Amino acid sequence: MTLIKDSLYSQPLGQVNAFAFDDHVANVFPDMIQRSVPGYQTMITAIGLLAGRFAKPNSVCYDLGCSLGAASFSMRQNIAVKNCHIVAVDNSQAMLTRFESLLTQEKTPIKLQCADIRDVKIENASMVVLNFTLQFLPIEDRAELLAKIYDGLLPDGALIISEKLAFEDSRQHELQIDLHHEFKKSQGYSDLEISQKRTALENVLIPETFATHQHRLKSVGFSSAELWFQYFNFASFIALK
Ligand code: GEK
Repeated sequence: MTLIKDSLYSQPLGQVNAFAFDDHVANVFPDMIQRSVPGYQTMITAIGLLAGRFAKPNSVCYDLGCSLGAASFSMRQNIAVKNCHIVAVDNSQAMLTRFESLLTQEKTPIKLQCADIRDVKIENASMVVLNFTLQFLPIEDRAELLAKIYDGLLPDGALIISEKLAFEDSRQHELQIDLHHEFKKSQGYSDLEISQKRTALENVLIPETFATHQHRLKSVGFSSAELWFQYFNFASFIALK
């Protein structure tokens, strides 16, 4: 895949529209996410390792909010068990069209579904991945989705969630945001790009604290939810049924 450089916010925009996963974003997505999310590649690699451990024969692994399929491909590389398939869901057709063009069918099939993850049935799941997707749902819809995932997971199943985090303490919160912006600058984004993207994501990406996530996961039934990775205000956690 050729990496097209993300320059969507490089020119001054009279009006910054709310961020959407449209054709323009899908076109530059691999470059955008790698230069915007600290530790992205590490998390993708680890999702593969986790699939190697949690994927069970005769079960399904879900990648919810799959974009171009980085997590699905990483899972597939590590799934050695028989009769297991991956269901990859996104409600952006622009993303799925590109994902489909990268897809070759191998031993562990990947089935694409264009749907809202709130409407998707989760059944017979050994592993579910929400890699930077939950943060785009309205807060009031998050518990219901997580409860549905909990119900669809097999007894030893795991849910992997990666999210941008907020922090209780305002100084810590501002510090982490600042550090993230420094990270983006180090990746070649200008102050203008950083500030216009921030405006576009306002009210679209709604981060919560890890404590809030952990509490909600336990309240829908998960027996344990712990951080396994954090780089500034980006983190990934494992919730066990
Ligand atoms: C990766 N997981 O590379 N239903 C379905 N899809 C949705 C919904 C929804 N309600 N809301 C958002 N999406 C990927 C990266 S990107 C993260 C995930 C980011 C989809 C949206 O269309 C987009 O493709 C994805 O979730 C979020 O591992 O851009 O920060």
